[in-house]
This record gives sequence, C-alpha cells and structure tokens, in this order.
Amino acid sequence: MRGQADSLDDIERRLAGTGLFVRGAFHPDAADGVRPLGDGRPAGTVVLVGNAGPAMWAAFRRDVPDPAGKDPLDNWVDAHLERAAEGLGAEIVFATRKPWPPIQRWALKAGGVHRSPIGILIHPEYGLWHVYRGALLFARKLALPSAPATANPCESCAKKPCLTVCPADAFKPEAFDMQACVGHVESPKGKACAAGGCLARRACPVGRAHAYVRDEGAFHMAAVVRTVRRIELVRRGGANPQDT
Ligand code: B12
Ligand code: SF4
Ligand code: SF4
Repeated sequence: MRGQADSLDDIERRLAGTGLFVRGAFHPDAADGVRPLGDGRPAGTVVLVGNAGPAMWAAFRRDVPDPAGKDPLDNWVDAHLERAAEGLGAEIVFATRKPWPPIQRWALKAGGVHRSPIGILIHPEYGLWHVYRGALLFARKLALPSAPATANPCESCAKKPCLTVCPADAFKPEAFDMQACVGHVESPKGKACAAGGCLARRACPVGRAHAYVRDEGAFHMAAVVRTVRRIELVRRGGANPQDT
C-alpha cells in the first residue's frame, strides 16, 4: 500500500535493519538534472539512500547466506529500496542503473562529503567507505535540516597515500584508468586487490574503523572487473549497455 513520508525520520524507520540509511537530501533546481516524476511534476525533494561501513553487508549476508547468480546484492538492495519507496509515496532513481544519474554531484549538493583526489567522495567519519544506492524522489518539499558543513579531510592529508599505492598506476590526473586497474586485478600480481578490495581505498587514513570486511571487498572488486569487461564489450558493440 502506498504511504507518505512526512520527514526524513519516516524514511529512516522504513530502512531500519537493512544497513541502508539516508545519506543526505536537497530541494532540486533545474540545474541538478533530476528527472520529472511519472506524472510530469518536478521532484520537490531528493533523498539519497546508501550505506557506509560493513553494516549493510552484514544484513545482506544474514538474508542471503550464499550469494549466487547475477547481481545478488543489487537485487537485494533494489527490493528494499522499492519496498521503501512504495511505502513512502516516492519514486526511485537507482545509482547504478542506466542512464547513470549524477549521484555524486547530488551528494555534494546535499553536503557533508567532498571530492577526494581519486574521484570517490570522502566523508569525514566514513572516509571512502560509503556509497549511494539510489535517490528517492518526492513531489513535496520535505522539511530538511541545513546541509552539514564539514572540512575536507583531503586538504589536511599531506602524504595522500591514495594516490601512490596503486600498483597499476590507475589514478591518472585526467581520469581513472579502468583498463589498467582490472588488468592488474586479474593478473597474478593483483591478488591483494582481488581478495581484499582496492588498495588505494584501504590506504586512506580517514574512516578506517568503517572499512569493508575482506569478503565484501572481494565481492565488490569482482563486480568492478565484471562491469569494466561489460563496458568494453558494449564499446565493441557486443552487449546491451543496460547490462553495465
Ligand atoms: C561507471 C562507474 C564505475 C566504472 C568507471 C568509473 C570511471 N570511469 O571513473 C568502474 C566500474 C571502473 C567503477 C569503479 C569504481 N567505482 Co564506480 N561508478 C560508476 C557509476 C555507475 C557511473 C559513473 C558515471 O559515469 N556517472 C555519470 C556522471 C553523469 O556522473 P557525475 O557525478 O557527474 O561524474 C562522474 C565523473 O565525471 C567523475 N568526476 C567528476 N568530477 C571529478 C573530479 C575528479 C578529480 C575525478 C577523479 C572524477 C570526477 O566522477 C563521477 C563518477 O565517475 C557511478 C554511479 C553514478 N551514478 O555516478 C559509480 C560510483 C562513482 N562508483 C563508486 C565506487 C565506490 C567505485 C569503486 C570504489 C568500487 C569498488 N568496488 O572498489 C571503484 C573505484 C573507481 C574510482 N577510483 O573511481 C561509487 C562512489 C561512491 C562515493 N563515495 O563517491 C559510485 C557513486 C556508485 C555508488 N553506488 O555509490 N565505477
Ligand atoms: S588518503 Fe588523504 S588525500 Fe587520499 S582520500 Fe584519504 S584523506 Fe583524501
Ligand atoms: S583495485 Fe588495485 S589496481 Fe585497481 S585502482 Fe585499486 S589499487 Fe589500483
């Protein structure tokens, strides 16, 4: 049954127990590129939902002890988001479904996070250990707390180890070299990345207490490799871009 959210607390209650939580919210304007609602009205409020640290992984593994098949985590997350949206009277934009929404730009607008030199947004508490799963679009303007004003931890990080530990030198000044990254991860020398996740992410001193557990790191790394290989296939004209 469709319900209605009156506040961010209502949304948090819907997500309780999943490890997913409200990652920020804003009232969009035309420049944000938020799609209109199904009935043509503009969205009045965008609420970002995501996860940080290993809590969502623990909830997923409780529900799905032996993940198998295509995209089991995405399927589990999407089902929770769909149920939440239905109960809250919202529509969803999924972070990793095409067309890819500019979810990082939306997160920067919502506040409390900053662009790190390796492209991933950094959070003062969670470091690089947080992501966005989707955005709930509401027709109404929900009352929102003012955006958190936080300092960018990268500005006071003198050594910037995230930029120097990658064995494949994948963080080029112009862009992330995904072929160099997955080429290394799939090679015999790439076992550390493949088994525990990106070394650059692990090298960051901020938010280490929230680092993903090893099997979660390996799971996401395998997903990155699959995604990059699919992107390459699409570029060569051999796969449906929706699959990436
Ligand atoms: C395609 C994709 C990938 C591809 C290619 C990425 C690439 N070429 O950079 C692959 C599979 C390689 C990949 C890998 C990873 N990804 Co990725 N990826 C995406 C996805 C689905 C689309 C990106 C995109 O093109 N968006 C469309 C445009 C319109 O978005 P945009 O916000 O305007 O800007 C993008 C670029 O312009 C760029 N950018 C803009 N300004 C700047 C400035 C600087 C300095 C840099 C370096 C980049 C940069 O960053 C944005 C994302 O690439 C996004 C989700 C999303 N919807 O954005 C996740 C996303 C960016 N990825 C994410 C993550 C966590 C990762 C990994 C760490 C995963 C892992 N398991 O280890 C790695 C790390 C790669 C890295 N260092 O960037 C998270 C980042 C969360 C955060 N805290 O910021 C996102 C947001 C997904 C999520 N669920 O939250 N990813
Ligand atoms: S290692 Fe330093 S510069 Fe790199 S993301 Fe972490 S805080 Fe920012
Ligand atoms: S996964 Fe490994 S090869 Fe890829 S960017 Fe991270 S450290 Fe570099």
